[in-house]
Amino acid sequence: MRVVYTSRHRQHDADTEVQFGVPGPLYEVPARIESIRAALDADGGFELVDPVEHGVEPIHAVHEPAMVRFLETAWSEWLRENGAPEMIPDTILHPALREGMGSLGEPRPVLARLGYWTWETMTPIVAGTYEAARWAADTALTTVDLVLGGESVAYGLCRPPGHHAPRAAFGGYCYFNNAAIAAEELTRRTHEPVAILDVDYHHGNGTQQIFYSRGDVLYASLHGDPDRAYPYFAGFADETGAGDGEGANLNIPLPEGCEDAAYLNEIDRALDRIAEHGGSVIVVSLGFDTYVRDPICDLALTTAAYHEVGRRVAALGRRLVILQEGGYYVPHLGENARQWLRGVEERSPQLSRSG
Ligand code: Q9C
Ligand code: ZN
Repeated sequence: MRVVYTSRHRQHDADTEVQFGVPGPLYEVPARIESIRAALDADGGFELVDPVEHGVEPIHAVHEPAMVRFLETAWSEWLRENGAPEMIPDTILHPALREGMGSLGEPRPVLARLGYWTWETMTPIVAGTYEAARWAADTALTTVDLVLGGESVAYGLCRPPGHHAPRAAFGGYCYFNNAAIAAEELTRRTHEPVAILDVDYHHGNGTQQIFYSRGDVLYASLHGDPDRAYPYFAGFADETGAGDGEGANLNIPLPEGCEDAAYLNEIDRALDRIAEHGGSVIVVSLGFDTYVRDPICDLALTTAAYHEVGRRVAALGRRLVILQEGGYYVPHLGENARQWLRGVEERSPQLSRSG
């Protein structure tokens, strides 16, 4: 299997996020992707390829250009107006603040613009953030190129991840929505419907928002119930799409502590829905924060489950554009990814440790 990877992701390297009101170490670190790369190298069955630049146009096809421009210029403005080591907002535009007063254009001070384009305090901008986020989108687009070029499956080691970013905001460790950019590119180039399967622990609120009123792009997600889990404000089972998109959104919220057997039953529900949707390519938003040892999540999947999920997804017989999202237990991240991909290829699990 070809794996799209660039070391440029390391340029996005912040130290601090504010979680539960407390500044602490950021979980979304460069070592995550390096752990996966090392495990795939050691396996011997994977070939790393560099991403190719695709320009900003496929990003503008999904995201508000003014937000893209903000991310491009934010750090240099921050250095001029401020000087703190990373950009974290202290003022965020809550819709109720201007209720009944009409909408507000983008403000001028860089700190105000930051609170205009994000909704939370866990997604800092540092010097290399924009560059790395552009390469993550290029990684996703190059993965699409490989699959449209004839590969039955390809894997993009996107970092930073993407699925929390809606059309006109960023957050949840995400800046550009790599999976949405890939899905949009697929619909434009194939003129076919596309399905997105999101198995990250968190609901992909950004991906859901981008395609919510489109019937040609199915979004199906299994995730921690937003009744207790980030991003809290989307991911409920009764969100089924709007307008032309009615019925093309499937949310499967999961209980705390959900284990392999129950999870696999729910995966089958998502796969049944995807099988009913047209098109020959599936985009997978692949996260390993469902793992039993993940430090910020509360499901209980083992490494063995990842092999089986990969196997079942591939058994649909569609081509797969697999893109990396979350997963924060760095010591086992590479092994979990390796097993998922071995499952896709119907290679034996080779389990070396139990989850
Ligand atoms: N207090 C991805 O997995 N932290 N993003 C939530 C709640 C932010 C996760 C903690 C989680 C973002 C791609
Ligand atoms: Zn996640």
